[in-house]
Amino acid sequence: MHAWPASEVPALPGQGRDLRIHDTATGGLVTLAPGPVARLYVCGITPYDATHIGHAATYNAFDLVQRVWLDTKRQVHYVQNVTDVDDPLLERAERDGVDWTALAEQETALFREDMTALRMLPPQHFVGAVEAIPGIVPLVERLRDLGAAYELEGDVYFSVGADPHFGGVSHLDAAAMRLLSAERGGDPDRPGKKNPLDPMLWMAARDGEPSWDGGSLGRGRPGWHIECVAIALDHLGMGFDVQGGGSDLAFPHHEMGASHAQVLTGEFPMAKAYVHAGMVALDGEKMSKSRGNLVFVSRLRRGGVDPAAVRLALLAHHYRSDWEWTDQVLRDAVDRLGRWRAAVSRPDGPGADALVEEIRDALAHDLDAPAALAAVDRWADRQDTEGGTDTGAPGLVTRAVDALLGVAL
Ligand code: 5CA
Ligand code: ZN
Repeated sequence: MHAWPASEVPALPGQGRDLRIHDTATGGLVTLAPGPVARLYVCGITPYDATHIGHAATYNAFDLVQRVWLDTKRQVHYVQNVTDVDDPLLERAERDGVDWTALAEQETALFREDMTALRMLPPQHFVGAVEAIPGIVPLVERLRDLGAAYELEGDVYFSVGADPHFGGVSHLDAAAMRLLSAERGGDPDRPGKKNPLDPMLWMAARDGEPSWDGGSLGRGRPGWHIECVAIALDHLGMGFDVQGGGSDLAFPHHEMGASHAQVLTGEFPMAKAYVHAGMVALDGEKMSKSRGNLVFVSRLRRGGVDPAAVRLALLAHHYRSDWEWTDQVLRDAVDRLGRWRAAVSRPDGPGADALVEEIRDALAHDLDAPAALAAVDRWADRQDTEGGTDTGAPGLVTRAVDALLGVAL
């Protein structure tokens, strides 16, 4: 499917920095050294409701990853999926009495608008699960031929026991895995499975549900984890630089995906770093479509909130922390945007070369956006209190904030 339009990324003087980022699999910071083309896979939405602030915060983190790489003059090959067929989507369509394809299309269109408004750089490949089915089926068949998949009443399961590295992304113990598997789309209590954690690769057609030709697998639809593996391997290949998503994807989604890919290719690991963003809460609970405690990006926009302020509100929190959305968070961001705009609207100001380096240093160190904002705040304060004579400074600050933080002043 098509993605959304890219906003231009201004080139900055000087040298970008290599990104050090927290990798869930190794539990520490890793310095990534991508080739001339950095490869990024970010798990996309399940389009049964509108983009909320939690989604936007996660996509903001990976937009920063792209911007750091682009600043090093690398190209970025960015792939994102859309889980446009899955249980929650079908259940919501059924509940609301709407066609599931229409629901997915409508919410995906709104997501594109939100991403464009927030100046998130688009993926080169934005791929729906449905359009990926012809690539998924042969992978499931191969896993079965390798002895890593088995059939249960027509459904096909992956055997986690087939991957010697299983557990290497999340490092959770079996009890924690079982709990999270039940919470996050798995079926650990289904009788007949070899291991309760084994995830479904292919679900045999159910009455009243959509299904596709699965070749030797029979009619059905794909499991969730194999969807992202098929799309990532097709467009990026093994050993890509970053797989990203919110922290709720570390297990089971990224763990299982890594296992599928490792068994399929005999290579390890699928991604050089597994990067996870913290969860955004509202009223003390994780914002989630299933709970319904949501602040929608589109609703804020319709209410007249400048998307640049929404972006600044996201950037004010470190991507790895869990945080709470409040009206005050938004008010602070609106104030900051006003201060910054006033500061760059003058014909001159304090020199900003050092500021550009501070922003670069902050982002290169595990995407420390709050430190980057604090550096810009200090420049704006100096503009207020002392002013300056550098006529190039306001333009340089505008370009740096745009290029590195995705905020249009
Ligand atoms: N389609 C799958 C990924 S393949 C999926 O998880 N879709 S989603 O719509 O549920 O979530 C999209 C992204 O937003 C995921 O990376 C998820 O981890 C992230 N996300 C969901 N809720 C929150 C939240 N409250 N805070 C931060 N990120 C969130
Ligand atoms: Zn995914």
